[in-house]
Amino acid sequence: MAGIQEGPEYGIGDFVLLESLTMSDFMHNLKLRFEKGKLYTYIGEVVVSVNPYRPVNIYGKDIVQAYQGREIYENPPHIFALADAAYKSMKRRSRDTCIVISGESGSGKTEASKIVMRYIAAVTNISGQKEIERVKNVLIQSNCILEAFGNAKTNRNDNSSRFGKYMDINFDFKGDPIGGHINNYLLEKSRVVMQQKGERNFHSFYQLLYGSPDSKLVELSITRDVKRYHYINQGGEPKVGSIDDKHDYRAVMDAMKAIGFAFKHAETLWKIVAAILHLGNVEFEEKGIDDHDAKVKQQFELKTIAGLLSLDEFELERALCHRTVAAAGEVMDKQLTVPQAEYAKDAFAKAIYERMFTWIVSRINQAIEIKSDVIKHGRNTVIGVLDIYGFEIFDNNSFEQFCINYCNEKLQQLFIELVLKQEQEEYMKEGIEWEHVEYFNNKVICDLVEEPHRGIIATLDEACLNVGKVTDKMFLEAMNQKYGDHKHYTSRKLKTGDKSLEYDINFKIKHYAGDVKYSVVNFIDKNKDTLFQDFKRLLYNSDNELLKIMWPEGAQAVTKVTKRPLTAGTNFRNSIIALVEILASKEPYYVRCVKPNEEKSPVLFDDERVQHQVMYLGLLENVRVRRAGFAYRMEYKRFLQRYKMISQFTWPNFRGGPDRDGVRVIIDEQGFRNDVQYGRTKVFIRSPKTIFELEGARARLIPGLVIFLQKLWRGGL
Ligand code: AOV
Ligand code: MG
Repeated sequence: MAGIQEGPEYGIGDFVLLESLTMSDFMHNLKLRFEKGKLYTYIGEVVVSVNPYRPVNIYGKDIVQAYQGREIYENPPHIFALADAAYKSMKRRSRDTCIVISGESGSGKTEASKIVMRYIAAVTNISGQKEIERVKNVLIQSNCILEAFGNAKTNRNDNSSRFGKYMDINFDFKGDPIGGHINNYLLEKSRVVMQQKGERNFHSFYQLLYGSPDSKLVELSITRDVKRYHYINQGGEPKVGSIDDKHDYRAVMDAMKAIGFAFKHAETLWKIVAAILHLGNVEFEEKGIDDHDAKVKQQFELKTIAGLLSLDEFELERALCHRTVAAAGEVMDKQLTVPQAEYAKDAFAKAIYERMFTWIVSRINQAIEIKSDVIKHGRNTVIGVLDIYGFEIFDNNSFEQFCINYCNEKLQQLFIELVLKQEQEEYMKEGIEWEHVEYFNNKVICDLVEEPHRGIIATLDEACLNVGKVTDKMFLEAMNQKYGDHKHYTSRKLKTGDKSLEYDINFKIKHYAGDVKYSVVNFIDKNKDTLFQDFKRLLYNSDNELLKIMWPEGAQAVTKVTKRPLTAGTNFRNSIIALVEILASKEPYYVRCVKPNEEKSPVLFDDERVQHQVMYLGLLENVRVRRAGFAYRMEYKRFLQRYKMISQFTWPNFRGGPDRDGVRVIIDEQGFRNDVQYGRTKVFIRSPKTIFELEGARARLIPGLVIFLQKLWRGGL
C-alpha cells in the first residue's frame, strides 16, 4: 500500500482538524499535501481533490481492498473512501445516494467520476454473475464512446467534457449493479462548425482521420489531412500531445462492439462524421450577376454527402439552398441567399451531430436498462454520479459558456443548501444547539439567470419571439435596462450624443467563481436553435434506417402547423432545475476538485489560482460550518469500542447501562465535559483537540499503536 501511507510530514488529512483556520493555514496544508503527492484531503465527509497532472499509483487492487467496507477515518483520505461511504449507505440503509463532482474546467471531475465508477465495479459482483458483469462492463466502457463524441480539446483542458452527464447506477438487494441510466445535458454543438484558436472539434473527427484503416478512408472519401477540412482545422493544432487518436479510435470500436452496437450502426456513425467533414467544405455562390439566389459551388461534395447519408442528391441541394414555407395552407418555395445558405448548412451540420450524440446515449441506455421484472421483484436502490462541464472563462465567451456557468452556479447553490441543511438537520435530529456561519449565497445569481419572466433567459426568449426584428444588440439593450442596477450584472452603456460610438457587444456577470464577460453575438440565434423543416424531412427520407430513426419528426406534413418549440436556453434551464431536484432527493457526497495551475504541470502549485478556487468553492466556510457546531461526531457504540480501554469502568466492557452512559464515563473522567453534547444516537465533540487527546490516551495504553495512530490522526483523518 505504498501509495497511500501517511505520516505527520504530509500535513493534516482533514481540514476540520487544523489547529487554526485562516486562509493561509488552509493554503499551507493544501500546498504541503500537493507537494508531498497527496491528492485528497477531507473536510469532514467532503473530499477536496487537487489534480496531480501525472499518473498516480493509488487506485490499484490492494488499495481498493484497504478501503472496502471501512469507515472514513480508518484510512488516509482517498476518493475510494467517499465512494465506499456512498455505497455502504446505499447498501446497508437502502438510501439513494449521489456523488456530486464539481470544480472548474480541467480540475479533474471526469477522472474522479471514472475512478468512482471503477471502485464500484471493483467491489461488486463477488460471485461473478454474468449479467452483472455485463452491466458493469457497459457502465465502464460507455465512457470512452461518450468522450470520443462529446469531449474535445479546449484551451483549458485537453479532454474537456462538452456535455453534462448524470449517470444513475441501479443496485439489487445484494448491492450489485443491475442497470443504469445516463442523462446528458446540452452538448456544445457550435464546436462542430467553429473552434477557437488552439482548440479542436470533438475527438471523434480526429479519431476517424488518424485511426481508421486506409480502406475506410477510401470508402468515406476522406484523407488524413486535417488541414483540408474547414470544420476541423480552425484551431490550427490537430495533434494533441496527451491524446493518441489512433489508439482511441480502436478503443471506441471495441467498446461499441462490447456494448452491442450493431456493426452497421457503428458504420453509420462514422459516415455521419465523414459527411459533416465534407459538408464543411461546401461553399455557395450566387446563381448569376443579377440573381442573388444561392447555389452550391462544389457539386462533387454534394454527391459524396448524399452517398454517405443515403440521401437523394437533388433533395440535399434543395434543402441547402431552399426553404419550404407553409402559410394559410399554401406551400411555397423560398430561395435562400448565400449567407442564408451558409447559415442553414452550419445548422444542418450541428443538428446531425447532436442527434447522433443523443442516439448514442440512448443506445447505451438501452444496453443497461433494467428489466421491468427486476424492478418488480426486489429492492432497487441508486447511486448517481454527476460529472458536468466545469466553470469556464475564455477570451471569447458565448451562449454556451453562459449555460455552462449557470449550471455551475446551480450546483454551487445546491452545495450551499445541502451542506448547511444536512448539518442543521443532523443537529436538530440529535437535539443539539449550534452556531450559524455566514457565507455568500449565490442564489441571487441563479435568479438573475433563471427567474421566470424576469431572468436573462426569459428576456432572451422574448427577443427570440421576434426574430428578424430583434437583434443581439437590442437584446443587450433590453438587458441593460432591466438589470442595469443588479449587483451581479454590468455592461458598458452607449454614450448618448456620440453617434460614432458603437454599443459594446458584451455584458458581464459576476459569477460566484469570478467575473465573466459574454459577447451577445449569436445569443438569439443559438437560443432559437432553428433547423428548417426541410432538413428534417430530408433525413427522415434517408435510405439509411438509422438516420430515419434519428429524425422521426421529418414524417410530419409540410402544412402541419407545429407548436413553437422551447428555446435552447429554456430547455437547458428546465433540465438543470430537474437535475437539481433529482440530486436534492438523494443523500449527497461531494468531491470538490481544484486545479493547481494553468500549465497542466505536476509540480506547480499556483497559490493565487488555488486560493481563488478555495474561496469561491466556499471551502473555508465549509470547514467553519463543520466546526461551528462540532468538529467530530461518533455513534455511542463505536465511540465505546474505540476508547473503552482508557477507563477502568469501561474496560473490557461497560456494564453500567446504555452505551451513552459508558461514553459519559470516559468523557467525564478525561475532563471533557464542557466540550461535548450528547445527541440521541451520537456524541458530538466540539474541538479537534479533544479528539487528539482521546487518541493520545488510547495510544499510550497501546504502545504498539502509537506510530499507527500518529499517522492516522495527524495525516490520515
Ligand atoms: P474536468 O472534467 O474537471 O474538466 P478532467 O477530469 O478531464 O477535468 O481532468 C483533466 C486532466 O487532468 C486529465 O485529462 C488528466 O490528465 C489529469 N487528471 C485529472 N485527475 C487526475 C488523477 N486523479 N490522476 C491523474 N491525472 C489526473 V471539464 O470536463 O474541461 O470541466 O469541462
Ligand atoms: Mg470533464
